[in-house]
Amino acid sequence: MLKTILVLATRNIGKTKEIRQILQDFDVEIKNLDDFGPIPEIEEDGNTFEENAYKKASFAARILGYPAIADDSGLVVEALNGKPGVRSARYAGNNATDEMNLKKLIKEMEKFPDPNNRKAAFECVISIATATGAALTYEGRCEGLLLDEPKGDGGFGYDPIFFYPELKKTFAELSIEEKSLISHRGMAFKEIISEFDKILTWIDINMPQFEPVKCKL
Ligand code: ITT
Repeated sequence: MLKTILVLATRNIGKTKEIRQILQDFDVEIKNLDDFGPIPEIEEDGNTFEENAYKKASFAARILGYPAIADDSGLVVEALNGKPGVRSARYAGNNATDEMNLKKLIKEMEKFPDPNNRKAAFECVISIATATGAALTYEGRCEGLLLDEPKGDGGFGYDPIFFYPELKKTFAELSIEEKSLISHRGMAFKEIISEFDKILTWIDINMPQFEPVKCKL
């Protein structure tokens, strides 16, 4: 039987590694956006993780014709009234690197040395969309504390300052497997995995059927 193709609608290498690892034992063929050649950039101008996740997944599914899975995620810091939030990837500017965003957050948090003011949560919304525009949505969240300097060399983004009290480690000190057991992305995928068979059936039902058209040019 042919495997269902699922396109990972992300350009983020860290996310791609985690999602590929989480889905490695499932009977699907995972493709990247790069497998299809140049594709227009998707503008992430939504006000919520959900809007952006749907935009990324439905856009990829519509232009490629395959079901697509997109993650929109970010860090929500209590003392900064929820910032960087949906702007996590662009906190230090539109072309900011992970290092620039991390540096900016460390600087901003210097105003809040009190441990009670260092609460933060990673949030994640996963959208699975087909070319019809139909979509399924899953969410995950993980709470922690922000350190004042980076620790660990794993992970990506804000992982080196995101301290997870239960394990007494930052996310950058965990392996991908350890991180996925507790992370915002891991939590969203826990639900996806628990109903993966149903999702595959839903994808089959929702894929548009293209009939060959006979015509003269
Ligand atoms: P795509 O849109 O192509 O998926 P992106 O990096 O632009 O990639 P988002 O808009 O969802 O993705 O922004 C996510 C940002 O939030 C990411 O760049 C990190 O700065 C941060 N982030 C999300 N999940 C994270 C994680 O598990 N560890 C560390 N930082 C994370």
